[in-house]
Amino acid sequence: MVVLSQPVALDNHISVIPTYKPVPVLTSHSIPVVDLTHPEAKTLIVKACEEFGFFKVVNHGVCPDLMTRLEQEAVGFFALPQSLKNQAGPPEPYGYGSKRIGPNGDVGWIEYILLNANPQLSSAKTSAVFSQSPLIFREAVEEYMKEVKEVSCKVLEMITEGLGIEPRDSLSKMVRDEKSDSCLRLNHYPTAEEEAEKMVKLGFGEHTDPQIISVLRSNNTSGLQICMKDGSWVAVPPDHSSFFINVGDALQVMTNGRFKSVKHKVLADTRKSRVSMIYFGGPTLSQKITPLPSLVPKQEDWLYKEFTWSQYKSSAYKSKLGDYRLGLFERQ
Ligand code: GA4
Repeated sequence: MVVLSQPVALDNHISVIPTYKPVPVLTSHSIPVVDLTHPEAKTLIVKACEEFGFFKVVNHGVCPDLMTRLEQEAVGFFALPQSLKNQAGPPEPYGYGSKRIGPNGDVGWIEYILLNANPQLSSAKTSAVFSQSPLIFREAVEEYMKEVKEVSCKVLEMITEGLGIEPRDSLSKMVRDEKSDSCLRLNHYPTAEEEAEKMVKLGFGEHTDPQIISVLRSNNTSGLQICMKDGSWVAVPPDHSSFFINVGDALQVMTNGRFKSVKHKVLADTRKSRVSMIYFGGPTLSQKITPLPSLVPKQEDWLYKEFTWSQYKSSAYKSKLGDYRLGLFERQ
C-alpha cells in the first residue's frame, strides 16, 4: 500500500507532485524471467503475458556496451543547463519535457526526452535534442532503437508461435513496418537538491502503455512497480543488463483480452537518480487494431470494436495518464 503525504510545490505552474512515504511492497520473487535462448521460451512468454502482462528477458543479444553508451549520453543531455534543454521542449508529444506528462495535467518527478523511432518524422524539437549534444548521442539512439526493435520482434514472434498463430510475423510485421509509429523514451528521475525534498515522489503515475509492446531498460536504481491481477503492487528490482517487457493496450485487444496490458508506475527515490529507456513498439497509424482473426475467428466473440491505431492514439492524448483507455473501445 502506498501512503500519500505532503504535496510539494515546485513552481508557479505545477502545484503538486505527490510525495510518498516509503512503504513495504511485495517482493518480486514471482516476476517471470525468460531466457530468450531457452527452447521453452515461447511457452513461458505466453504464460507470463497471460498472468502478468510483464516479464524480464535475459540472453537478449543486445550488447551491454550499447546500453551503457546510450545511458551515458542521456545522462549527459540531462546534465545540460535547463535553458538549453528547454530549447528542445515542450514536448508535442516529441521533444524534451520536464515534470509535465502528456497534455492533460499529469505531473511527475521526472524529466524526459520522447523521440519518434521513424527518423523521417523527426521534428524541430527532436532535432533540438541533438543540437546540444555530440553526434554520438544520435548514433547511440539510432543503434539502440534498431537493436531493441529486433528484441521486440523476436518476442512478438515467440508470442505468435506460442499461441499457434500463423504466420509467425502477424504481430512483428506491424513493428517492423518502416512507417510503424514506435517511439523511444529516455527518462531521468532526478535527485532532489534540498534536503527537505529528499523523499520518495511519484515519478510516473500509474498507467498502461498504449502500444503493442514496451521494452524497458533502466540503470540500477529501483522505482518501477507493477500491478498484479489482485490489485497489489510489486516492486521490480532493477537489473541494468536485462530488459523488462510490458504487454501494451493494442496487444491486449489483438489477443482479445487474453493478455493483459500491465498497469505500472515509477516511484522516484530522490536520493538516487534513476535513468530508464523504453522502446514502445507500435503499429502504423492506419493499422486496424482488432483481435487476431486466427486467434478469434468469429467476430461475435470479439470483446472490442474495430479501431485504427491513429484513432486510439488521438483518444489516448485526450485522456489522463491513469484512465482506462480501452473502455471506450469495448463492445457492449
Ligand atoms: C504512456 C506510455 C508512453 O510513455 C507514452 C506516454 C504519452 C506521453 O507521455 O506523451 C501519454 C501516455 C503514454 C498515455 C496517455 C497520454 C499519452 C501521456 C498521456 C497522458 C509516450 C505513450 O505512448 O502513452
